Amino acid sequence: MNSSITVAVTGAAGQIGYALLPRLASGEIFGPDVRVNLKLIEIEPVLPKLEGTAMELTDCAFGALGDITCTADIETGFGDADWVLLLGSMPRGIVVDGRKIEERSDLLRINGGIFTDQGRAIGRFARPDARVLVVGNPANTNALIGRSHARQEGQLWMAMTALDANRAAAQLARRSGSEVRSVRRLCIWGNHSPTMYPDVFNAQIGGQPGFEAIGSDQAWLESDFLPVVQQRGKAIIEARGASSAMSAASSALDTVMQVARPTEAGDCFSAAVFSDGRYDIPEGLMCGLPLFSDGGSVRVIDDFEISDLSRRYIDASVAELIEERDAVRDLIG
Ligand code: NAX
Repeated sequence: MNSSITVAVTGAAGQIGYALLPRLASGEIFGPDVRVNLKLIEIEPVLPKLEGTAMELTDCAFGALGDITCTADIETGFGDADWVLLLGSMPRGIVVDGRKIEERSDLLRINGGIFTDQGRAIGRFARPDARVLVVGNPANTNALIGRSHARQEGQLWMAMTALDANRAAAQLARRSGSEVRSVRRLCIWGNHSPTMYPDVFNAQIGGQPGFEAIGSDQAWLESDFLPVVQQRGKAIIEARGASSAMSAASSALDTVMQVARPTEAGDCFSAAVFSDGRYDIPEGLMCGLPLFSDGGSVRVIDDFEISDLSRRYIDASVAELIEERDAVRDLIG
């Protein structure tokens, strides 16, 4: 082995963790010559189940798998992590103090509380240049809270929108009769919620401008494409009786690879990062933006054109992010 990498994963015994960990340990993500040390973090009552997941990982006999640590202690768990994947959070519908949590605002507060401590520990114990991807919902606002407590400018904090981008790319490929790989420069703007906005106007499909490739059909765009992508998570829950796990895990790993490997010239990848005022999006939100990686650092691409239609949708999603931030202001460090 030439080198090693330490990846901390919270909620590792959950369903996304189950789909993600074998691929992470297989050598597929960081390369066969990089030893992957896993720090698996769960809440105390779930540790026995997590041990079972760790046993299975061992039994896969992956050549790239290094040490596995199972812990409920976040200081141990985040210690020296190069990558931190924050999958763990409380799902909607959970009963807390005898009350079923259905409202997004309640979920914001419950999960926001988790991310204050985790953010602080990541700032202190993970590597100062760690890459942190928040998947647990509400992902953008959880990431905002976590980042504010980490207080490490060198760390890259992101919330996942790659699943939304992959969902959108699949729909666009189907509609235009193109290969899904030919969908490029596809940005998800805003929040990872039903207000998220997949931007067809800046996309390229099979080498054509995205809007032309869908027959310049605005009615399809607004009445079909947007609702299908925005409501895809709900449709999967209805069909499967459980939320997206395989596709969520795959998209989280896509994000890791998109950050770790250089973006092709003219392309972009999607994740929510801390906004700095570009594109008239207020500073200080974790907002879906078009990103470019040189394999080391990540920057926001700033030459996307925003059509009037796009502006309307982006503004609505940004307004929701502001509302979420304002609802948890006291949790932001
Ligand atoms: P599961 O409920 O299967 O697993 C979550 C795990 O997190 C559980 O094992 C739980 O014990 C653990 N956990 C809870 N609090 C924790 C804490 N404080 N520290 C460590 N672990 C903790 O959910 P799963 O299907 O794996 O989904 C995980 C999260 O991803 C959920 O919040 C879900 O809403 C979110 N999603 C986000 C997506 C995105 O695109 N950003 C898409 C898929 C998914 O719905």
